[in-house]
Amino acid sequence: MTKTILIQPPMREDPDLITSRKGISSRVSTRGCIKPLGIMSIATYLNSQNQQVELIDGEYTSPEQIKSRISKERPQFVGMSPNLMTDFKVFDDLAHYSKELGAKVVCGGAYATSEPERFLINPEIDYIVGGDGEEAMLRLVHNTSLDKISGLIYNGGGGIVRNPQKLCNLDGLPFEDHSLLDFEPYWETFAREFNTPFRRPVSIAPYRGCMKASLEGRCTFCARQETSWRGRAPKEVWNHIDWLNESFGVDYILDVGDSLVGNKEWFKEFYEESQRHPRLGWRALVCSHELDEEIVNNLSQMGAYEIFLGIESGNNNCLKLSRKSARTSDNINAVRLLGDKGIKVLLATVLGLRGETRESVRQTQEHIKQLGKLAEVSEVYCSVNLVLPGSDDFRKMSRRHGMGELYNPENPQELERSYSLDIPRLQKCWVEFLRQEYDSDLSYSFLKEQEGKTRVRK
Ligand code: B12
Ligand code: SF4
Repeated sequence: MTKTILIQPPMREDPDLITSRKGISSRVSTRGCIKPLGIMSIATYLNSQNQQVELIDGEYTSPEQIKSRISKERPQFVGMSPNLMTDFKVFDDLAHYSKELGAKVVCGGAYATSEPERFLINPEIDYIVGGDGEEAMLRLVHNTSLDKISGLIYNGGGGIVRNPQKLCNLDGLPFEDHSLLDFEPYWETFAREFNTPFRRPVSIAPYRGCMKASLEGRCTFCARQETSWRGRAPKEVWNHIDWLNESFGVDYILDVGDSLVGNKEWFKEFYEESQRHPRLGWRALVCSHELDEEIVNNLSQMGAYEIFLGIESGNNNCLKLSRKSARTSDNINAVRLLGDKGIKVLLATVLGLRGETRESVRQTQEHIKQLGKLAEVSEVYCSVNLVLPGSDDFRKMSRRHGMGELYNPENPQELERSYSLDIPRLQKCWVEFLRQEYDSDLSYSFLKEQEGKTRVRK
């Protein structure tokens, strides 16, 4: 039988990053509190098809321990899910080690899907899976001819081959099997980081995709590649939640989707079904323009404890240029409705959107103060635009003549080629782009200073 090891590689510890343990570890980042659902879903699916799979979260397993598991198990496939903040030294080492022991190395997830060429430059990476990983991984372990594996991207001798992606049918897919990883370390981190009445959180993905992106296109700073929306049958989701509650005592649901209420019909059914099941606490992300009184009532009756709103800016021109659907008036309306129901809000903002100036940064800070009068704001998270590879912002900047050189004079091709990006340098390059393209009066040091001043954690 083919053996597979799926790994969430560890993140790097830059104290300035949202995800850093040593730095501003924040409630926005649920780092260490939730299990890696993507590779867990693939492992569950492979197990259901009688394949042997091990799941490793680099958050709680050291690189040495991961290597000793690879050396003990000698898998035919090692799958990894790198992201922008991955510790790429460890990632490269794991790819090299796996390869030396004869495994094929496969990468998937949002970053590899949006920028597969960056990863395939490394000869130790055999395949990238774009989009859903379950079926593609199964076909790989079944040794299916490469051209018949949907979503597979690989070096085909004459250049990079990209097989068309096929979205899997969520209704035919088992729910992630949380018994594959022990809950305890995640719950300990949650108890330390979050001041809530809950102790046993679990993440779920009741749907995939973003409704806003499918209806109106992506926001320009977003790197999500999937522009469709797929929901699981609400009854099945609630049966899964019941199972999590009965089997593990789970008391808090962290929805990892991009807007729980984006599909109004689906959400109505989801809410109605919730009323037939035990009530647990909830945290979910929603877009403010999608909220109205009825939806907020439903969220409240479903047990919503905290709602995460990506408000991004207090300046409508920046919101418009960044293709956000919500405006500042939507944020005010949403926060007021949530506040009236006693639901806490967590506000996320981005500094350095298209059209940003010193004045629009000030307006964002004023907007946050205004919203703070309408509801209990548990946290304001603020980050300078990361200019995510795969986003329209990144594309627009890197296509501009001369930007590669501006990014790193010693290595003009770095911006185009490496998967291990120097984030502050990327952000500096973006600020320069804003100055040239939008006549902005910003500087990088000003934005970093305002980033720190804008963040609030209670
Ligand atoms: C939860 C989450 C996190 C958690 C992860 C903790 C954890 N243990 O899961 C935390 C808070 C740490 C986090 C941090 C960050 N995140 Co995040 N995160 C998410 C989120 C909300 C959910 C991910 C998820 O579980 N999805 C559900 C599962 C089922 O889907 P999936 O992960 O996509 O997996 C499927 C496929 O991608 C694929 N797949 C995934 N891995 C692999 C591996 C292999 C081998 C294969 C074959 C296939 C495969 O198969 C899976 C099943 O079909 C997504 C948005 C979203 N809704 O997806 C953003 C998202 C992935 N994050 C994003 C970003 C930008 C970040 C940060 C850079 C943010 C920051 N400012 O620092 C950091 C970087 C983290 C890192 N690893 O370095 C972006 C990624 C964009 C990009 N192109 O890189 C997303 C898409 C949000 C967005 N809209 O832009 N994140
Ligand atoms: S930023 Fe959020 S709302 Fe905008 S397209 Fe991306 S996932 Fe959708």
